[in-house]
Amino acid sequence: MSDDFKRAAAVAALAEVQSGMRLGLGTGSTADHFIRLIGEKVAAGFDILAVPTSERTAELAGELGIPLSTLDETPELDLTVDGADELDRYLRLVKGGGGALLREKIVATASARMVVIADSSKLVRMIGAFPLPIEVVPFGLESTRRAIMSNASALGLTGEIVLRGGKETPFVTDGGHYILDASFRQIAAPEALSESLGAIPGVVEHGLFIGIADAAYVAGPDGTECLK
Ligand code: ABF
Repeated sequence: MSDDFKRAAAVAALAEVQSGMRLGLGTGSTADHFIRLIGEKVAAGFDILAVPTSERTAELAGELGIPLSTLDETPELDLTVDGADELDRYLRLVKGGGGALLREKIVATASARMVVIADSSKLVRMIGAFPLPIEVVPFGLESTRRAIMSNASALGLTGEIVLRGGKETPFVTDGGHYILDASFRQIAAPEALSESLGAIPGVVEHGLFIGIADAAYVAGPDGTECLK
């Protein structure tokens, strides 16, 4: 059922796409629905150039015949469409469950417009139930983890911060970094946490997307809602 809603959200976002656009393509199962719809548009003659946010998305888009570019060749995009792990009604997002948060944030901020597509289970009153992905360099991992814990607790946040994949087989991002997942439960002041995490040397990027999304198409049993 939720896959139907994911597709419905992707269909709603597709209405924003015009031939000639330079697109950022997100990562995840919801974004995959949008990518498949773009593949159909390209097959029907749409002139599209796309920058993928992960190797997984690049592979799918390539299979579908979507012309691919890079931000070096195409540094200014018209529209990025991407999923999210959580979003609130202020369009504050938690992303990175799929491990692509760094490229997703770079591509999203290189776009004139960024639109989120999600099934309604992702829409929450307060973000934080989904563990916050934090991308870190492997060097100094434990020191960085403790710095994150210290900065977070200064903001009244406590919770487990664990290495994705575990010490033996850590998950490695497309960028060659590790991910720490921080279970803060509720993040009452995302802006403050975002700033605090960004100041930690070993942190490459984190999954709080604040002031980046311009709109969200959220699909559920009652239809598809556009949040702005
Ligand atoms: C991606 O969308 C990731 O940031 C996020 O984890 C994912 C959500 O995955 P799905 O659409 O499969 O729920 O942008």
